Amino acid sequence: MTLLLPVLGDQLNPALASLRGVAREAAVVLMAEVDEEATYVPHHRQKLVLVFSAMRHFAEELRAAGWRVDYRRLDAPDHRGSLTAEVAAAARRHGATRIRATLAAEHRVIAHQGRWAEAAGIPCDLLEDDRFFVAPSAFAAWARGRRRLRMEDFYRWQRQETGILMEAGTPRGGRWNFDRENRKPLPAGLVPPEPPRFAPDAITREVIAMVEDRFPDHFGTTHRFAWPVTRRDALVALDRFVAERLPLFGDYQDALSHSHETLFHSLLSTSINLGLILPREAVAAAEAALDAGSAPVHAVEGFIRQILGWREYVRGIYFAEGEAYVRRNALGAVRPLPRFYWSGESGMACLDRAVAQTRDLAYAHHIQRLMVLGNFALLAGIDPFEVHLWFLVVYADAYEWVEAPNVIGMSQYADDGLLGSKPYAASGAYIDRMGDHCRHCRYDVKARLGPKACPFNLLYWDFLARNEPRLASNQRLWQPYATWRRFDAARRAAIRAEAGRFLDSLA
Ligand code: FAD
Ligand code: DLZ
Ligand code: SF4
Repeated sequence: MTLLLPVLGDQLNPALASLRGVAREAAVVLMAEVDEEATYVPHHRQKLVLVFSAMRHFAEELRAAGWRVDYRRLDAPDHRGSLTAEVAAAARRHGATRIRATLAAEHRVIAHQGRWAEAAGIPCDLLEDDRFFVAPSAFAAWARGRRRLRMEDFYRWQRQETGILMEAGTPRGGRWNFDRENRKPLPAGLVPPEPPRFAPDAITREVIAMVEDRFPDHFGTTHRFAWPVTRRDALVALDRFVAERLPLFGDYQDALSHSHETLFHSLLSTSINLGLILPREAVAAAEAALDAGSAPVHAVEGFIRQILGWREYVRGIYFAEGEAYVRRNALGAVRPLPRFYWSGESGMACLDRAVAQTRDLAYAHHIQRLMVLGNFALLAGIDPFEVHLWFLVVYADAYEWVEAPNVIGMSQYADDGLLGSKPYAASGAYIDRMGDHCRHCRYDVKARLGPKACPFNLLYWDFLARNEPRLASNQRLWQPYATWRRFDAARRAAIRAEAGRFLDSLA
């Protein structure tokens, strides 16, 4: 009996469910680079390099650990283009009698896995991916009968279930959530420590050449590629984050900066999403820093909330809502995505900075994604499906299961408030308060009308006015609507006319 063990490109962990407890001598691991996955959207070139290089390194690690690995390269003359075709061919090649795999993270690939048994003509066992804290069925049970599915409720439940950041049944530090302490702008003169860079080795350099050659039209550059591509490097990245940036992570979690690209963020999403490190390892390392007194509770809680809270919660929403979720459009937004999301030539300093960084790093931090790139699209009424596709393309950590709830739900409010209690809509004042972009901009953040008026200001009021029938009853928007109604009629009309002209000029 030979067991075929397909391992997907984001399942790169030796403790993967389908690899556990298997006798190595009777098994073949299959890993396949395939066009189908490389092109279901035209991924940023750095993401392709990251995934293929990490896959090739993981195959080497498995071989070193005694596994037989059949690795199918994208540039092999006989490569087959789809995961299902590769699985069926490998089953024949190795005389496999059974397939065993870990369930994929996304609806699209789960559907492919459902066809593997028939395509290969042998049984196929699909195991739950237990790298996550919460199985989709457990999330569904938690959600059942709840009037609202709020992250904060989910997060407290998970804290109690796991005992993470808990002491004798109560939250460590005396509070569940230190969000209020996580909102400081970066003071002038404070220079965040540079995150470690992992220079491309021979394997990565070979993949860069292949990707440049095969995907010349895909967005993004590769010359600054510095992501961890092995578990060893990802563990170094985790250690360095905990020692150097975690202590101030909480304070500056919401900050923006024109000169510092990554601030105190961890840059761990690529490694966690690929499987190089497990979410519970990142959480344990942060809690250990609290135990050791090397990071304060508001920083550690702020970090753990993102992983045990947000990351697990959005995955639960992704599976609970199903494939139709990405097509939701509660605000009826239909405008096409402006070209400057690709060129970085909008003239808005905050937005152009975020796009340039996205092109060169395949990374922007959470506040750039939410309060600059996402906020602009929300205010301008861009079709949320187009926004979703853009975010799925441009980030090295982008996988639909985590990207779609963040974009469709959190950022674009296209799910009608399922994920967030109010839209993340903000005027230029927010961007000005949290960072220094406005000092480098041709627009004037204090101007609300006229040729120099910050587009975020014009569009903010236009967004509220446009969506008044749907949003005015939201308790959390009471104050902005009261302010809007206090403007005299002439001012309201002028704002709407200028916003209209600005929107009409978008191409
Ligand atoms: P840190 O700020 O250091 O946070 C620590 C970790 O917490 C991250 O590594 C990540 O694993 C987790 N995390 C933080 N926020 C979230 C969140 N909202 N949802 C899920 N996990 C979170 N994250 C992705 O992994 N892939 C995406 O495609 C993605 N798209 C996004 C799109 C939009 C519009 C928004 C608003 C957020 C998106 N996020 C996405 C969430 C978040 O912005 C990134 O996880 C984060 O910026 C990654 O950088 P970091 O590792 O430095 O994070
Ligand atoms: C993201 C990605 C890419 C670009 N290429 C491959 C691939 O060639 N082979 C593979 O097994 N996996 C790849 N992946 C990761 C898958 O897309 C990922 O497993 C699904 O998105 C499920 O999360
Ligand atoms: Fe962005 Fe407006 Fe500030 Fe310019 S003035 S950087 S567009 S918020």
